[in-house]
Amino acid sequence: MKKAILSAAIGAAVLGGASVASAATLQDVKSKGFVTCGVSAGIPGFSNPDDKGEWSGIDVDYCRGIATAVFGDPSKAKFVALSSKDRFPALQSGEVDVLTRNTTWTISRDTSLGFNFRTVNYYDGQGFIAKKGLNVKSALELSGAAVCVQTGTTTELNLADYFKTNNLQYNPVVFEKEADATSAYDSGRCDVYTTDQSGLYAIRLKLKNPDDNIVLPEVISKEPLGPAVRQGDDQWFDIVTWVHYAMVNAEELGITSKNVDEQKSSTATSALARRSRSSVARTHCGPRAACNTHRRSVNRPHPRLEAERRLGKARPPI
Ligand SMILES: N[C@@H](CCC(=O)N[C@@H](CS)C(=O)NCC(=O)O)C(=O)O
Repeated sequence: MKKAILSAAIGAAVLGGASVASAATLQDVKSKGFVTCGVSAGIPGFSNPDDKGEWSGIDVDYCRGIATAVFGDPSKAKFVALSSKDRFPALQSGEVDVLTRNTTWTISRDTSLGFNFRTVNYYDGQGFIAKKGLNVKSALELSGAAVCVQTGTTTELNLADYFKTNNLQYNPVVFEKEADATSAYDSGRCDVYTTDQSGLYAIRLKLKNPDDNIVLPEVISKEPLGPAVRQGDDQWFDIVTWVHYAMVNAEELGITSKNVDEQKSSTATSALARRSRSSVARTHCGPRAACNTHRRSVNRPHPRLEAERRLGKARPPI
C-alpha cells in the first residue's frame, strides 16, 4: 500500500493541532495496536472473506490504507462483519473505529445519527435482479411481486417510494442478513431481490445458477457510498478523509505498492516530476508534444481541489 503518502497524510493531520479531546479515536487505535473497521459480511468487490478468512475488496483496502497511515502496516487492520442494521449502532458505540462499508451518504446519517462522511468512493444506485424465467424486462412489470430486501437500508425506503410513485403493488420480504435474503431469493421465496446495483452483481455470483438471473435496467436511486466516522473527532475524520485522497492521488500519479519505495527514495519532489516517471506518464507521453500537453494539464489546479478550496469543505451530495 502507498505507505509514503499515507504516512504523510497522518503527519499532516496530527501536526494540524487537533485538541486532546478530539484525538480520542487515534489514541484508542494506537493503544490497542490496530484499527477496527466495520464491513459487510460478504459482498464480493467490497468486502469478502475467502476460505482462509482473508478479506479482500475496496472497503477492506480502505481499512488497510488507514492502518498503513497510522502504523505503517496494512496488517494492523481488523474487520468486523456488520449487517445493514447493526452497522450504525456499532459505529456509535465505538465497537468499530470507522465504517468502511458500502454505506450511502444521506442527510439523516450525516446529521441525526451523528456521523461524518466527506468522500464518495463508489457512486451506486438501486436496482432489481429477477429470474430470467419470470420473463420480466423492466421493473415497471413487477406489480404484485414478492421483493426480497434487507432492513436498515436506504433500499427499503427507495423500494416503497418507487412502487408508490409508479402505482404498483408489492410484497416486501424483509431480512436482517444479506445471506438469508440471498438464499430466500435463490430458493424462489421472492420474485426479485433489490439492493444497490453493485450488490446485485456481487450477489448474482453467489447464486446456484448466476446466468439464470438478470439485473433489470432501472436504476431507481442515487447511492453515493463512502466511509463514515463518528462526529466530534476532527483529527480522525481528517485521517480517514486524507487516506481517501492519498489513494486517489497515488492512482493519478501512478504510485503503487510495487514502486512506492522507488518513488519515495527519489530526489525529485514535485508531483509533475513523479508523474513524468510514472507508468501513467510513460503510457500517455510518447511524442514530446503529447507530453507537453499532458504537463500543462497537470500544472492546472485539479478542478475538485479548486472547488473544495472555494467552498472550504467538500459539500455532501443531496
Ligand atoms: N447502500 C445502501 C445498502 C447497503 C447494504 O447494506 N446493502 C446490503 C445488500 S448488498 C449489504 O451490503 N449487505 C451485506 C451485509 O449485511 O453483510 C445503504 O447504505 O443503506
